[in-house]
Amino acid sequence: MNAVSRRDRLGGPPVRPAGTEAAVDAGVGSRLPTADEVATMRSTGTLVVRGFFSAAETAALIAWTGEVAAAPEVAGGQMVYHEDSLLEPGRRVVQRIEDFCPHHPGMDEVSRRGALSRWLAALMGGETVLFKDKINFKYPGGAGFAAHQDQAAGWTAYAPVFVTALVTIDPATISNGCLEIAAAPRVRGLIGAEWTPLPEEALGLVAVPTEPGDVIFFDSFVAHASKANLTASQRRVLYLTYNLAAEGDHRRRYFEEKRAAFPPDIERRPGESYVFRV
Ligand SMILES: O=C(O)CCC(=O)C(=O)O
Repeated sequence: MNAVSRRDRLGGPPVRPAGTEAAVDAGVGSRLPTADEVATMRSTGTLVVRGFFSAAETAALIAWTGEVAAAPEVAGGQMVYHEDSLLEPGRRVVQRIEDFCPHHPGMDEVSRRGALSRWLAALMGGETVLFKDKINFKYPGGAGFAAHQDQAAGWTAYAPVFVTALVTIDPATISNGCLEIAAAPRVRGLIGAEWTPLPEEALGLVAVPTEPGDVIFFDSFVAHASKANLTASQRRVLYLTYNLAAEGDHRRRYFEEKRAAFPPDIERRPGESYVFRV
């Protein structure tokens, strides 16, 4: 690792500027990132911000995540993908929902405006646009994710680099499959082939447990993985990905191309097989 300690990079307690202690219910995200936080992001590609959202904001995000999950599954709507439960053979559970912002004004507001946008502009060094909105549900029995860099999923066709804000909805623990991040120095390119998982052994993955309202920012070259959830509690996270506005707004084209190549379950053609790669 470089000069930034693992504790700083992977998140100590929330850092509030002096004199703001009275603002008990203000999330850390209500201020701007400190110079140290921007430097940590620049030097490692990762920044963990504990308590980013206030208790009230977090409660709203939890309720909205439930609303997105409960919305009817319709062709042409938000993109719902299921997986086989690892705990109950034969049972299908929702793995993730993508492209929900156009259908949920509250989620759209949080994803495109407000604290996340202000932080992303500071961390990326310019105004940003939302590239992709996704909720990873990881219900009991939900599978883990093999090690990969997000950029390896064909994203270079859209922009040279992205930053994802992983917003924690339920406690994410070592036992229910929290995010694990490579503890290597910052990488600025692909370290494997596109669409191919990385061998985990060499990556030095570090588990980063988080609480509801915490945010992990990480760029699209940070290798990461997570384990299956074999516990009885769900582990939902918002996975919101951004690129610099100067590099174009690719969200619609990305989802149109994804819908065609890897359609949500309700739009799949019978008899055709679709394989999730990274
Ligand atoms: O939700 C997780 O555990 C990790 C998700 C992930 O790596 C991804 O969606 O690319």
